[in-house]
Amino acid sequence: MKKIYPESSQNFFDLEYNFGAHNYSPLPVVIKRGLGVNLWDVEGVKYFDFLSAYSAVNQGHCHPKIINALLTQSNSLTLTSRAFYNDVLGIYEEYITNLFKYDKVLPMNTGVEGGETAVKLARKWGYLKKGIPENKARVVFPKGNFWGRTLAAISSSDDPISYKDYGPFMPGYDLIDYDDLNQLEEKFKDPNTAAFMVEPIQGEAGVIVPSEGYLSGIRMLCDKYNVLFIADEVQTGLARTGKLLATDYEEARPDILILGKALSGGVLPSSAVMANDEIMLCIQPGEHGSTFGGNPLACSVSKAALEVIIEENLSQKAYELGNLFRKELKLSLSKSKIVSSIRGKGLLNAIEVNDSPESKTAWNICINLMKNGLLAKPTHGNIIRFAPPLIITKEELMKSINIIIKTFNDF
Ligand code: IF1
Repeated sequence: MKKIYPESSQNFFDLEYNFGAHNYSPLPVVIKRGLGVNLWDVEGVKYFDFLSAYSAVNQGHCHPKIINALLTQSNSLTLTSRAFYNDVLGIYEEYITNLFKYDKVLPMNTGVEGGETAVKLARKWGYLKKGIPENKARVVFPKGNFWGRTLAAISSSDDPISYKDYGPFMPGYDLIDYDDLNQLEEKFKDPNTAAFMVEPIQGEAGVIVPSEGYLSGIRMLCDKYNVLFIADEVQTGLARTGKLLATDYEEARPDILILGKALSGGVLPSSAVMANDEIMLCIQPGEHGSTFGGNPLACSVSKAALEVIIEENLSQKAYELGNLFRKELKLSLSKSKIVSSIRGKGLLNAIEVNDSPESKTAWNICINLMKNGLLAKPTHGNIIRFAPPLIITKEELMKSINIIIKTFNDF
């Protein structure tokens, strides 16, 4: 007899606790349905989603055009592996490379696989094109970086919760301060430096927005020292910060671009690494890949997800609504004793709570936001990220702003 669970949240808390790994501590809410900017829990309570699955749902939950692409493609062909050609991959590759103006794309699945691909590509280019001696290539990362959970990714982390007890680590990495061009230039003087991999705005670190000129400064130094600029736009890309790419804010075109998350509108894993031929063709047949990389289902879904971003002008919407969001919050919370800063670009924003990261203040505020109908989650203890789907209307944003202001003022 199949057990029928009462639709109570507690049941789902218990199931996950008893049968799932304890690698997360989720907010105590059980989501059953998502549509647009809204989520509903198993008790039928409706919320504004201000996390967007960490910016993977820029197009809104279950966007009809993307779901339609999923349903249509899944009824004819989902996976061939790259052992054969198929009638979807090439069309998607032409579309995405034209959109972002790169010669070629290497499709993968998750964001971290995009990062791994970018580092491998940069090392390969370092040996084949820059003449770095074998196994001597170095890749520079900024402190506060986050690009995933693989051993190569955590090897570049300076956050013990990401790397502790997972050693030994990947060699050939250098760490410098974020937003510091002098330290960057010092590392570039080492002729074995192949690349600098950086988020245009650091998401996990707490929506850290660098100084004006940082991105164009990176571009200039990479040109001067023949080092590759790898932009990790897995979280900042695809209209989230008010431009199609966060690097579009300055003269800062990356040599290697990494996309993920919203590339599929949150429907399935899809990531992409783009570069021009001089770099991308350093990888030859058989030297990199993935079973699901570039599968017809992910390509159909991703092409639709990209078309939604363009057709619904999500960059401009994020730009304008982001300015409204920060203006309204700064106006109403400037005197709040528990707010130490409000920052962001487009609809990637954060409120830094004036308490220690170890305190439960930000968590408790998020619990209260949840009770008031808005879902957000703290990062690094005392920073609350606010990132709704970019299709949010001005009315929905104003309602959400009122919930946030009320929650902080009542706290
Ligand atoms: C989790 C964080 C955000 C990313 C950037 C690559 C990746 C991510 C800039 C890897 C992934 C996700 C991971 C996810 C939560 C979320 C996250 F809190 F973990 F750090 F967004 F800030 N580059 N970030 O932000 O992409 O392999 O996950 O597809 O680990 O729970 P992925």
